[in-house]
Amino acid sequence: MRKLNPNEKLNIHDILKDLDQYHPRRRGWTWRDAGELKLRGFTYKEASPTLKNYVPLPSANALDGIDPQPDCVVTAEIASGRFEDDIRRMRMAAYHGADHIMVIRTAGQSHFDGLIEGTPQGVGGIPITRKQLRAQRRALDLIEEEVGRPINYHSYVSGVAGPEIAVLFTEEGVNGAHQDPQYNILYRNINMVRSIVDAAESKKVMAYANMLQIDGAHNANATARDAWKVMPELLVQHAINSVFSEKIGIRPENIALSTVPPAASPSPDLKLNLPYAVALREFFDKYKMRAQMNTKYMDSSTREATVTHVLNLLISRLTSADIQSTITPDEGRNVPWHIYNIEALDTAKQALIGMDDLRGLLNLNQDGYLYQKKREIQERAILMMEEIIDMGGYFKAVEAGMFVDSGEYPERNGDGIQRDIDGGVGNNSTIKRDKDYMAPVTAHYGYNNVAQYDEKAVENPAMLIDGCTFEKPDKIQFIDELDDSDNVYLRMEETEKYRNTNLIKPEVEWLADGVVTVDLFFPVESKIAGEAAIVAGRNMNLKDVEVIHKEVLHPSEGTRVQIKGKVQFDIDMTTLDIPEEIETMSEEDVYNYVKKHPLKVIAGTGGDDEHSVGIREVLDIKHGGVEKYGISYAYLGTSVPIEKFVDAAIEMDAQCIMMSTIISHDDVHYKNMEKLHNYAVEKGVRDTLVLLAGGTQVTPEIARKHKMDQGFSRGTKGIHIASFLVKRHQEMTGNEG
Ligand code: Z97
Repeated sequence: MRKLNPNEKLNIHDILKDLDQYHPRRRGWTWRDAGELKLRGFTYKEASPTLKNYVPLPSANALDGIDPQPDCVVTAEIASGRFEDDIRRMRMAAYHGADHIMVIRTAGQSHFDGLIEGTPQGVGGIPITRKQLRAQRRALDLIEEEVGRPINYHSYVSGVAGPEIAVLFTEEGVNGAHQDPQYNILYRNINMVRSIVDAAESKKVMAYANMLQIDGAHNANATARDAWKVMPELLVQHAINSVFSEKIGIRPENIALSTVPPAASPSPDLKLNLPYAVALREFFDKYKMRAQMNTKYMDSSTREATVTHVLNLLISRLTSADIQSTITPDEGRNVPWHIYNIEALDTAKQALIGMDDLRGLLNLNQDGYLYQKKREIQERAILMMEEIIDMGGYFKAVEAGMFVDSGEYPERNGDGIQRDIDGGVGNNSTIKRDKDYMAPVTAHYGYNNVAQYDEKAVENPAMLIDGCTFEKPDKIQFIDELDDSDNVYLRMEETEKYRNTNLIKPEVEWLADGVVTVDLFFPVESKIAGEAAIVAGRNMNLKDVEVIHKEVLHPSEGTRVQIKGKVQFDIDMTTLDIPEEIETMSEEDVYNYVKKHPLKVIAGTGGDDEHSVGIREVLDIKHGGVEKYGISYAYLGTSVPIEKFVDAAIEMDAQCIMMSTIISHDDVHYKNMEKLHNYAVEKGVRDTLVLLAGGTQVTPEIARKHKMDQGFSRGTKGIHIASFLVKRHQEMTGNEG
């Protein structure tokens, strides 16, 4: 397939073409190339190199668009239910710094006792299937080349089909996965014996494929009534899964703990979360930390969720997380939308880079509260582990409801999740391997009895069949679609009229879904405001209007409401009047040129025009006007007679005239432009003067037709004018940079 071009859309049809022939380029997890980075005179200590193609933070506008990347891997969790639309989001995410794409899977896949095929639409996530994985990995192979950094692809090896999924992931080049039998047992009520046996097989396969493994302890945070009370238990859960994994052969650097700061403001966030994070790092220093954000207290306020995220990022920086997850700020109310995935990535990038080398600047107190609290959490964890051993082990502890109890260990409230050894999904489904059991496959756990066929096969059982699918991908059976009423081809057919045509529609997650949000304020109490907002949405011709957020500003003075709804129109791009883009130079180049070749501008509003706000914005240093770049100006005021501009330029030896003209009645603005030009010609200075006209009704192209060097319209900033002036001056004088 052709390499991606940043100026062209990724073609989903191309991704799906000949997919049965496609195999991933590599296996295994990749960390960032982390260390010191020097960029635009700054030195970063916890950074990784800039990407080949990227979108920098908005604030980088003032810093030549630099985009330093933090040292840790950054995750985007993507899951709209349609994998074909998620692919476009993955590309956007990669441009904003994601190099770990987690695909959340459709609700309830844990209970599927086998693999799903085809590409059905999911609910709250994607049905994980071979075709879906292969298409997304293929797209990511192209995207990683485009941004110049490997992208780790990730999903879940949990549920009753765990081992089958681990094999599928290895075949399809998935680089990381959640695998934790405790997740099955506690949250999906899958039989515990089955879960542990499946985990052994799954982990063996993951070890072979060099996959990164993330555990499932974060789920206790989300489930527990008071999440900070399960801190000691979380240490126990991490220990059980990590040691299990290591014993099966996963390398410690591929074992990641899923850590979540358990508390969120208005609880004293740092006083709870920091000692917990320090306790974890100290106990599990040979493993990696995947820092996820706290979602437990997340409501529908994107502002509040973002602040929680930033406080969590502070903990990540203080305790050096290896992977930073970015839960989207809209997670509390939607399955995340494109814009919020990207917002979350930018939040992480901005905060992590802003807090570069925090540990070099500050020392954590080694005594006092932080030390004592950390030690207390660790002691409680050890006591809990000892009690579990005394009880007779893990199964007994689960039967006794030791996990996710609302009391802080050793306090017990008797409300923990309790499971029976003979209960749950898949009970009685494990059987002891027969004496003559034999499986000629790679990375198989436990007794395999292959020596009877060939001594050499002990280390490599798949040699008996000339390699299994891990060595011989051509042996993989690829099933395209099984359901002819629910598949990607049908979905794409429905939206084909928006794919690479002239038509567009607003979108939040699926191509042309038409969804928009509207922010409203009503000067009434909350109950009334919500209903009023729905009526407002309907009157705006939105369909399916729903309130997605409400915030009381005062019990009687007013309420803020956010609604979503669907627009009922398409926009034909060929009918749009698109303003011309003016290329700008870097601020530094402009500044350096003006330093060498001083430039002076004569400015004012022309003719009978009294509107002076716009011109001041592009002149004054305060608003980033041309003055910022060392260009001096003489402001003649408003309603300046046209001749006076030229006379003043001659008198003051200026190089440029900036005439502002807002009034457009009877095309007076264009008439004045010609007048300005003619007078400059008459005075014999046109060849040495740059003439510029600007205003909300000015079209650059028409301004040029009316003899201006350039016209500037709405949205013009000082840098646009300064860049143009410098370039034009260079052309006129033959000066070099
Ligand atoms: C995350 N934000 O970081 P199913 N296995 C484990 C899990 O944690 C999950 C599943 C399987 C979260 C994502 C919560 N986690 C959401 C260890 C889900 C999901 O829904 O049971 O089929 O699989 O992962």
